[in-house]
Amino acid sequence: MTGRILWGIGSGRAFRVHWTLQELGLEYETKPVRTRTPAMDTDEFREVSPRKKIPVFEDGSLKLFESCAIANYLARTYGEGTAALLPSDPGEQARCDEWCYFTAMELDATSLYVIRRHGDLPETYGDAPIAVESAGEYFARQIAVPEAELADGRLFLLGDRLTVADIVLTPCLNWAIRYEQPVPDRLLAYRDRMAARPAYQTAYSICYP
Ligand SMILES: N[C@@H](CCC(=O)N[C@@H](CS)C(=O)NCC(=O)O)C(=O)O
Repeated sequence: MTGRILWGIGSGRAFRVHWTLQELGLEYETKPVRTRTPAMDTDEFREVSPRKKIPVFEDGSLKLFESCAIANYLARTYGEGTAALLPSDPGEQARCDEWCYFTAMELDATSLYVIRRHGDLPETYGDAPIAVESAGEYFARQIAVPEAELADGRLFLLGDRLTVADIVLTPCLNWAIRYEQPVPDRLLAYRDRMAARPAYQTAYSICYP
């Protein structure tokens, strides 16, 4: 018993947390709750997640929502040495936060999630082709931002080592590819580098069984 429980599989947001845990070499229990399935309606899950969202992460008495916050918590609490996942310099830490907020807002919430809500889930969120089209155009503009960051040949968003910023961004690239949104070649190569990591692959097999 580690006291660490991750609720959620089958989604890019849950994958961020699985991947972080695997990079940090931490043991944890997975509760295989998928979004929009009866597993979300059990008393057990409703008690843990009154907002009915995955991922949820429990670490002893601490319970956290929001994939970016969970990944950052894990990196701050357990990351060290080669598995630091966060820069030590405060300015670089701020840069890492900047990428996390950028990805969560500009690529996830206001682009890909709009496409999902109004394209894939019209019965819940309404059929809105104009919103889907405009979110696609917005995504195409915003994805140029991380592409430009990698233009100097760096392997990761913050330079020469993996950080939480990469763990937050990569699932959005997977999502965009699945939704046939334009992902520049440089970011496709970056995504492939991330996907070649053993921790990514272990996390993937747990999150997408
Ligand atoms: N901003 C949240 C988003 C969480 C979220 O929307 N999760 C989806 C699955 S990926 C969910 O639980 N959806 C259920 C619903 O909205 O009813 C995060 O990054 O953790």
